[in-house]
Amino acid sequence: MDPSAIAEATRALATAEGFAKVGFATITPLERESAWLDAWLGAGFHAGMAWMARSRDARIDPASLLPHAATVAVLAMPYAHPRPPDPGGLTGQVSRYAWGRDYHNVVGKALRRMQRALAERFPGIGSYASVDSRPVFERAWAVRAGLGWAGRSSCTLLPGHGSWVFLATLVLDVDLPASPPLEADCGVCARCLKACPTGALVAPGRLDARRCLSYLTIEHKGEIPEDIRPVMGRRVFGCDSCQQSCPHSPPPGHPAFAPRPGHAWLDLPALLRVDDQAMQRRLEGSPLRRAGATGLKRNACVVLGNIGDPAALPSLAVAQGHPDPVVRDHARWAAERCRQG
Ligand code: B12
Ligand code: SF4
Ligand code: SF4
Repeated sequence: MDPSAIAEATRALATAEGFAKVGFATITPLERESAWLDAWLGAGFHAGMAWMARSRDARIDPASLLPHAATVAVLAMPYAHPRPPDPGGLTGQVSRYAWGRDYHNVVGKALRRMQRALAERFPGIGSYASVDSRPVFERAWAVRAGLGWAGRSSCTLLPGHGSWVFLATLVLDVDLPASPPLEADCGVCARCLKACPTGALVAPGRLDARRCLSYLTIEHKGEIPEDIRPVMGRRVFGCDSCQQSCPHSPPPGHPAFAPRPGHAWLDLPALLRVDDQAMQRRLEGSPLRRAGATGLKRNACVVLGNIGDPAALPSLAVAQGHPDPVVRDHARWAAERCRQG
């Protein structure tokens, strides 16, 4: 098989699928990056994401995922779209990555189509596709493949796109010419470190998920710590503050990630009143589903408590009858704040 023909075909297929950039990294040990991952896990920065610790070995060694793995092709799909105007009132802000279709589906399908096309054109080629949920250290490979640089926000930044890209990888069992490293970094900027509302960015590139609103509002099950609730402001799902503060602004992203009506700002009373199963059905194909109905309702209570408008009391009363004690507790906390005005 001709390595340059495979690299060229991969690039062409990726462009046709809407990826903005592709790079190739030769598989060699991720020594420095695995030390960072170990330090992160050792400090407990993964919070309740026990799967991050369980998958540590596979994460630092793609060779364990595919026999004869030789190259990691890294692809970036832009997702930014302009934020729809704030409707105000009893609404909560959703993180930009979750306004449109779920990237796991959109990018996952694109990767599968690429795998099929490569296998047809180069019979015998082996590949392993990943987007987010598989044990691949995506940001580390993105930097190695010359796509971008590791920002102080811990995100990977691409020239011309900033951090507003999803990353995906295709581990391949063929040796492709490695892309040159990118000579770029954050320079003297440290805006994201100052912009983080909770101090979750404890040092450049080091994020403590226990304090990160993205983790707490999406991945975390159970109570949101009381000292963090007021700082959530109107963030009902995810947080963009570190990325928003970044001077590297993006062009419009893939159309699949344009905001669905009502998904950039959620109507919180409506969210508290809808039945859990009906809510999950309505959120089919949206990243918002990840928090689960109880997680979203818990977050909605916190945001209503932060808005502090007594007009929220009837929907908070409904939430106080929810079967999940976490939703009930957060609804009581919020109602108390609304009564205080
Ligand atoms: C766990 C996880 C989370 C956790 C923890 C995030 C984190 N920073 O570790 C939580 C839930 C908080 C999270 C949030 C978000 N996530 Co997330 N997440 C992941 C996941 C599954 C693993 C990340 C990981 O390995 N963390 C371990 C730490 C050690 O790794 P890291 O932060 O990536 O490490 C890099 C830098 O921080 C730096 N570094 C780390 N330690 C050190 C130490 C020193 C001394 C130095 C100098 C540098 C340094 O180097 C590493 C390589 O670049 C990846 C998918 C994947 N399979 O990789 C997606 C991923 C990282 N997430 C992604 C996204 C989009 C988000 C959010 C924007 C979503 C949102 N708005 O709510 C936020 C961004 C928050 C942020 N500032 O990181 C994208 C990132 C795209 C990008 N351009 O970087 C990924 C790649 C998913 C994807 N396939 O697109 N995420
Ligand atoms: S996502 Fe929000 S809370 Fe998390 S590190 Fe970025 S600014 Fe801080
Ligand atoms: S805000 Fe500044 S320091 Fe943070 S990631 Fe962007 S360029 Fe880097």
